[in-house]
Amino acid sequence: MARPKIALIGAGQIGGTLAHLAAMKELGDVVLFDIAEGTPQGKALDIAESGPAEGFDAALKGTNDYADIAGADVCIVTAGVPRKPGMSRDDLLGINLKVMKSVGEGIAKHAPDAFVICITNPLDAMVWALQKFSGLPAAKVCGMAGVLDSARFRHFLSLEFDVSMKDVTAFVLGGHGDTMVPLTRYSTVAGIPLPDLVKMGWTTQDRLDAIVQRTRDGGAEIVGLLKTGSAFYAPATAAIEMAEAYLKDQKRVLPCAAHVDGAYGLKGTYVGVPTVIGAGGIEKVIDIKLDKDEQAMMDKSIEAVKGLVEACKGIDNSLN
Ligand code: A3D
Repeated sequence: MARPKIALIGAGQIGGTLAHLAAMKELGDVVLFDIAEGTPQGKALDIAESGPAEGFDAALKGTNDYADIAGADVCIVTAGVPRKPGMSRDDLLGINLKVMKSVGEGIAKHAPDAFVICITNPLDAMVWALQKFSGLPAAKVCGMAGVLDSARFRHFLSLEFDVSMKDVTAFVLGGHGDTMVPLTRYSTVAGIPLPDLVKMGWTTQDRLDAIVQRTRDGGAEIVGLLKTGSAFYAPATAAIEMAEAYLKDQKRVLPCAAHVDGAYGLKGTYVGVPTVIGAGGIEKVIDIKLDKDEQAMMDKSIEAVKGLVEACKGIDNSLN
């Protein structure tokens, strides 16, 4: 049986890391696409040359021609621009929306059966636009944010409690922005919810609140340190976890920006929710019960996403 084909649209910092991870995990053959001439070709060759020492079997190809993504099983989209210090993700909307149009058309023409994972910011609005531009089924187009935001939350919690990150579970829902919703009640250490750990004296409510805020600011913290772009190792790892769940039909329960129609009282909105990812793409949106405060945070986040979607419609008439 032929190896799966993974197309990476955008061969920048995240794209290159995705290619390396996909090859090392032998998820399939990798095609790196970018408009910058030489970049995808150079990265593909460089990563291929790491194969003998690493011992992986995967073919890598760099290209500036959409025809080369033909028949891809998975497309991961990072094309566009990242933010610089002082910028919010929303500042990228105008420029990245145009990029989503060309990417959506390229995928629709050459890889209409792919599972598409968008990473380009502002995430929730870009994945919504990408689904519209590509016309692919909504269950096959999703955005990566919740896995990364939850991983950041898990990392900070593991430091606070001095326990293995493996034993910390966390759910961060809502839009991928300042209004994201880290759910402490549904986040645990080996099944013990965070509010119980506060009662047990493992941490204080103030310290937990500070960790929640650090999670919300997690992207900006890295941007502030790097100064030349945004995070790429953890974002790439998170998207690979989602791609693997699809390719291996793992039925993983992962938070991601999914098309929500019915759950959470939403009608066709893309926002971060818990999902099941398997061979059918987003096979299920899990409609968890939120308490009053959580629902208020979620509503605020959904409103922020809706505002960005309206801004997209204002820029591109075809989205109306
Ligand atoms: P960067 O290293 O600049 O790579 C972007 C690549 O896109 C560059 O190589 C460009 O040449 C290429 N590109 C630009 N326009 C097009 C086009 N029309 N078609 C194909 N390729 C194009 O950025 P990066 O890899 O660091 O980040 C990529 C995106 O991910 C940015 O929008 C970031 O804001 C976003 N990002 C999202 C998260 C989430 O958690 C959602 C995290 C980190 C970064």
